[in-house]
Amino acid sequence: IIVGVREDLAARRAEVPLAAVEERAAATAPARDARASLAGDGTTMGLIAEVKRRSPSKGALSEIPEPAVLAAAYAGAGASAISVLTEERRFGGTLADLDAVRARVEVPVLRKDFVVDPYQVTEARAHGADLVLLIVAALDDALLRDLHDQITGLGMQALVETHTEEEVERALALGADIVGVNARNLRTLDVDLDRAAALLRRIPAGPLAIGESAVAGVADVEAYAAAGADAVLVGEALVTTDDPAREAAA
Ligand code: IGP
Repeated sequence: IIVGVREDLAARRAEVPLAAVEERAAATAPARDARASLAGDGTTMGLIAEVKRRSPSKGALSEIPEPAVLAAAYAGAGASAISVLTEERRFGGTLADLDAVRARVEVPVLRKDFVVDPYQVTEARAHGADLVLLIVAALDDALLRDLHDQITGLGMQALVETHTEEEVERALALGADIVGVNARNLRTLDVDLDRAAALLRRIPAGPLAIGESAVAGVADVEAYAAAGADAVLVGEALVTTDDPAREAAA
């Protein structure tokens, strides 16, 4: 996965030098507080509603509206934040999708990508992201810390994604404010909500805990809530429904 990400990154870097991205980032309105939006008043679950055009497990998610149109429907239904896939090869996303969503909604926006280089963090800010995904499995501790510091230094927040006990420990050692547990195994693409719930139970009070993937309906949200999740990240189930606004509101 990371090889393709690095190739695409090299191509963008050749086209838009870092200095230009930095200039655009500096001229972008300050990041919104995603943690506060996700926590709400503490009595309801937060929802990160995801927009994506395709996925590696399902292929093209056909006949779906434009990301910005979907995002507006989610936000109108009360989503606390919007996740925008910007990865091109597997998810068909672009930074232009991030721009379009940012222009359409007031809620915080997550850049969902395989972030492995500081250039991508600057890009995220330059395109209006408030929250940036960091996948622990893809990063060694030094790079994880550097990217995390850069994200917070730019006024954004990091959603630190984990899949195993060891990764949860690494996220906690980092002092992450927002820790996600992804129920999807990134190698096999299978989902296991019970396993994710067991990992969520290891996250102490303090960081916000997010259940990612495997939500097909309200019962799955309840399972995540019972495991201590403060919010859930839902993609496919919302993207492919006939009525995204109604589904997000539920
Ligand atoms: C959403 P789902 O099963 O609701 O569509 O999953 C989200 O968790 C998933 O898109 C995701 C992801 C990622 C995608 C989680 N972590 C990392 C790309 C990279």
